[in-house]
Amino acid sequence: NNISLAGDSTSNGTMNGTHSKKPLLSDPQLFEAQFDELLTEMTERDFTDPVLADALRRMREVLVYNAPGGKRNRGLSVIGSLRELLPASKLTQDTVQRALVVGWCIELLQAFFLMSDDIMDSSVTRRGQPCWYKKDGIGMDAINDAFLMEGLIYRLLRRHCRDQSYYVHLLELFTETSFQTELGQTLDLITAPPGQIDFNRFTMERYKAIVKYKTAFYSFYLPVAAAMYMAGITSDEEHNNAKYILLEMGEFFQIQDDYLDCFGDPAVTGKIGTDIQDNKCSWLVVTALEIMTAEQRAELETCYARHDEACIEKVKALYNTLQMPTLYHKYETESYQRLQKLIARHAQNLPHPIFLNFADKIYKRDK
Ligand code: GPP
Ligand code: MG
Ligand code: MG
Ligand code: MG
Repeated sequence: NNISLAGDSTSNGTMNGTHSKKPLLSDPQLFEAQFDELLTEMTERDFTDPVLADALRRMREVLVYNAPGGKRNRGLSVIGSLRELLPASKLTQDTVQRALVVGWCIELLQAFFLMSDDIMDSSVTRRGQPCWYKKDGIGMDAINDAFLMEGLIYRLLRRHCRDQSYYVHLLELFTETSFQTELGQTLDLITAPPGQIDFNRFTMERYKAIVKYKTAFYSFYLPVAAAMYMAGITSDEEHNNAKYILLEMGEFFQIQDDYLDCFGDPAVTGKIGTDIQDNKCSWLVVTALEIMTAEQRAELETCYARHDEACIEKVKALYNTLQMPTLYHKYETESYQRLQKLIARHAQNLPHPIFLNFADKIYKRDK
């Protein structure tokens, strides 16, 4: 693999464009190229026993359908953060490549979660195509396909990072983060039993716990923490500073996800919302409950958590009456300002662009 890498000292590429000469390939291009390399590696070189050929072909199909196609913010932020943390002289071609691989490990974790989450949420589309389990002939076999995606994470880490001093840190980070996410998914699911409405469960306190665990750790802390370990930063204090900011960003990101579930355009988000019929403890329902009248609450009880289209429309109409889009946009602006302050106060000696770049990618998003 002799493509020239951005940040490779011989190509004079830099992370921040302070040199006039541009890197030959951007990080998104490098990341893309790394996926093709991983496909070959994992389906042709890792296992070579000919009796596995059909299984490996299936795994390749699962990978191609489920791993690319997202926004890749998580995966790309490993290399993005590492470029901020290491001087250009230390960003050798090997180091950059390992960061791309670790980035793909996060995208694989995401694929593992989303394939499973879509089954649990009875979703229909994802990233503008049918959910994997919805495809003809796939169904519940998608559960095993999701396990394969998770398994690949640890094979890749072993193949690419086993000799690095941060290897055990990365292993613990991935296993710990997976478990936190699974606990968050547990809270999400048990707070939303199908068809059983109990609005007393839907408190802002419960909401914050769900989103911190199901989304914020893996989507925000994980990629930055991985880059920090790769840069040799292991102190609890620095990790806690980063976590403080990133979990706040993660909370806001899930609030956006909840808003887009109802008010986003599926042609843009790539997914059709299911939160109302799934009885989810969404930011919209929690916030709406705080401001609605007793009559409106009684009406919501007749139409939340139901699958028929008329009921779903009634809930959306109520959200509109309560001006939820306006409230959301106000919340978005406030949240952005709060985050800027948090970064100024808590980033300390961590480079602020790590957080600012991430923030700029998520605020005002519509997908
Ligand atoms: C997002 O919830 C949270 C996840 C995708 C984590 C799932 C965790 C597992 C352990 C399976 P969501 O259901 O709102 O996401 P989306 O809107 O993308 O379906
Ligand atoms: Mg879902
Ligand atoms: Mg879900
Ligand atoms: Mg959602």
